[in-house]
Amino acid sequence: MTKRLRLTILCSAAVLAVAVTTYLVVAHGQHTHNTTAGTARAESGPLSSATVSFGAWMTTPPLDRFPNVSPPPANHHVLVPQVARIRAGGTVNFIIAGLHQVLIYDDGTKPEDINTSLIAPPPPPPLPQVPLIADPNRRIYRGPDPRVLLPVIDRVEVVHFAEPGTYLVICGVLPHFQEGMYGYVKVLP
Ligand SMILES: [Cu+2]
Repeated sequence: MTKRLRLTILCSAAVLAVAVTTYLVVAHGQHTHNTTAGTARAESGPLSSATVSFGAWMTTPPLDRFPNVSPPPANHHVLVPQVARIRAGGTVNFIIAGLHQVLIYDDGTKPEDINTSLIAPPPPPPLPQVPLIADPNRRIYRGPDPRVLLPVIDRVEVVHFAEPGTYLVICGVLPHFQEGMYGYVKVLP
């Protein structure tokens, strides 16, 4: 093998090595890009999800729900915590106790922005004729009609938040909202 031929082979090998390395770096970069950094971050760590108690059954005085009763006066109409914090791409697990409906409004919406004169159609009797707020303006999530779920109304709804912001979460049951049953989800970047 001549000196020149050996040099040519070495140079070709070097070029090939650079090309393969470049391809691998670019391919890896695209892979990382496709998963989106925010989602990857939000799926682990303490701010990847939050739990919000949406209503609660009181124990003073003692409450006996056996075999399957949900007495309205025994229900505490609150969101706990009132402000939940997660990162963008994370989830909020609403644990719903009692006859409530989860409504979520877009970043920056205030309780006074909600048009409470817009009410969902009543369900057929003998289902309870509880009025439900049906304002679609800036609404990003509406949970199912709890009136048709009776008698099993305790449930979980998991909601995903892709974008940062401060989201208003209210109970769609009109008298509950009017007595202050609302809170917020703060989604950090
Ligand atoms: Cu409620």
